[in-house]
Amino acid sequence: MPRSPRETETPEGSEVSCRAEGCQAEEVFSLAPGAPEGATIDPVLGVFTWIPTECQGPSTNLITITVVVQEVNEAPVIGAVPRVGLAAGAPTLFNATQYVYDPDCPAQVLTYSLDQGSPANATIDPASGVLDWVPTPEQAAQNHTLNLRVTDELGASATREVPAGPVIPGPRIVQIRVDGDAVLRWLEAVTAGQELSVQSTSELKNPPPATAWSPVGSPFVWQANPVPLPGVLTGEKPQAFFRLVRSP
Ligand SMILES: [Ca+2]
Repeated sequence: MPRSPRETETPEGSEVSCRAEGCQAEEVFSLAPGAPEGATIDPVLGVFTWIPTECQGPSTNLITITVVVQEVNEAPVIGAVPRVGLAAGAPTLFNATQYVYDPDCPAQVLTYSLDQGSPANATIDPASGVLDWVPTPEQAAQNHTLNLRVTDELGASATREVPAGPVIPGPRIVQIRVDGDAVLRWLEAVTAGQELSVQSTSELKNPPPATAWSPVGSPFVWQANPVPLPGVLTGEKPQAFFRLVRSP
């Protein structure tokens, strides 16, 4: 659709036709009051058509087209969720809001739930996304799957299997050496052959939203060597925070 007035000339009896450019399925076109008799526009395609009659010329006509953009709902998005550690008799720390967002603008209110197949004594607060689960000693010694579901205000939902199991000491960053870009070192506490990925963010909030973390490079298997982090630190981004994420 031309974003500014456009002039065109046509003799009486000849068809005037133009088509909106770049129109989307969620747009509805209509002619504002005052359009000349016989002028029409396709509400979906935005094709304007008019054959001026003998009595309509000569004349100059300013034709206003109204475009109503309708909302198209998109389902919530659940990002990658690290494995949830379990300890017998202790509340399991997990807040689903850290990994979820609604891509619509404005974002809709999301509701959290657990699908069948989740541990029977686990629940999740539908509003806050906070998990309520105190595993028994038997549960804390085993691996489980939390079947997380997130639903928006219009009923669109997303699901993700969240792994949970005994607490395993994770990788721990012990040094980041800045040498042009950055080089990362960490202590062990990682099972041999464990796949890791590095993520970074330029702003550290408490807790940082899941969408603030960006992957750095590709996942890799820990080999006890320092890992270069190319392109993370630049003149525009002189500060960065890093975290190691262990693959489930
Ligand atoms: Ca939505």
